[in-house]
Amino acid sequence: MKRNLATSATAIAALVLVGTAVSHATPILPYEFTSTHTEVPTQTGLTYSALTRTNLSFSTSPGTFNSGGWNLASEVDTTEYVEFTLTPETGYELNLTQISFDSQRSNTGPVFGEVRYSVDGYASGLTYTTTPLTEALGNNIWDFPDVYNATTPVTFRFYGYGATGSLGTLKFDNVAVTGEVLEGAQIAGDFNGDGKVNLADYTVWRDNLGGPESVFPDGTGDSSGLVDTGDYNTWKTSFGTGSEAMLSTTQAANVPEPATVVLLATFGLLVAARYRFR
Ligand SMILES: [Ca+2]
Ligand SMILES: [Ca+2]
Ligand SMILES: [Ca+2]
Ligand SMILES: [Ca+2]
Repeated sequence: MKRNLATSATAIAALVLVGTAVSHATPILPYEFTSTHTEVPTQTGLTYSALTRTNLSFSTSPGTFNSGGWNLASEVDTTEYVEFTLTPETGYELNLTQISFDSQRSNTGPVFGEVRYSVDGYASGLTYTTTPLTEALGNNIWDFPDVYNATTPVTFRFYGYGATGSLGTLKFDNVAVTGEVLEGAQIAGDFNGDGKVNLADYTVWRDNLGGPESVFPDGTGDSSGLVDTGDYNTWKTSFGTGSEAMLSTTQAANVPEPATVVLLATFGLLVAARYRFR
């Protein structure tokens, strides 16, 4: 999403209204596989990937996500997993607290399972014993170290090992991350509220220099009350932040310096004043 609002005060005012819209949270939805194994939840502000297999094979089992080809070793093989990714959309953040899911092995499927997440590089997780074929799907809960205000994708991976036969399978269902999608989260320096800190925000700053800081979305300036060099410094510090980081070496070298801008702006005000009082 790219907005061109270089100089239009009306556009800026409209964006400020959007940026200060009521911030609210909605719960993250579960993968239920009511119809197909490729089914994903849909929700404003959050993109759910489908579950995918790496070095595993599809195995049919309506209403669940079932896979074969699990290893027979006694330890996790980190190159073999089922995974899914939650991606917060621009202007949204994720809070995550735990994951709950049902699992079931076939009679020769993996005896052990693990679930890990990308937050710590798949270093830690929950190890569980899978439910035998003769029982119903068993529920597992990993209460992981919480994640707050994530603006980048978070991936969960399921591993299985200790299969007793090469045809064994392991299925998942009701995969539910407990957490919420937060709307209206703002990034410092994102003066136009589009989720990125780039030259467009500089333009907003320049065009409002000396005016009230309330033209910026809440929390994006330095809270001094006026659009001033403090806000410029905030912007410069977080330049390149956001879902589409735009900082390149060339751009970094070309970040405008405030002294020049203040001079230009002052000149602009003088011209305007002269015009007004003529
Ligand atoms: Ca299901
Ligand atoms: Ca937790
Ligand atoms: Ca921006
Ligand atoms: Ca300020």
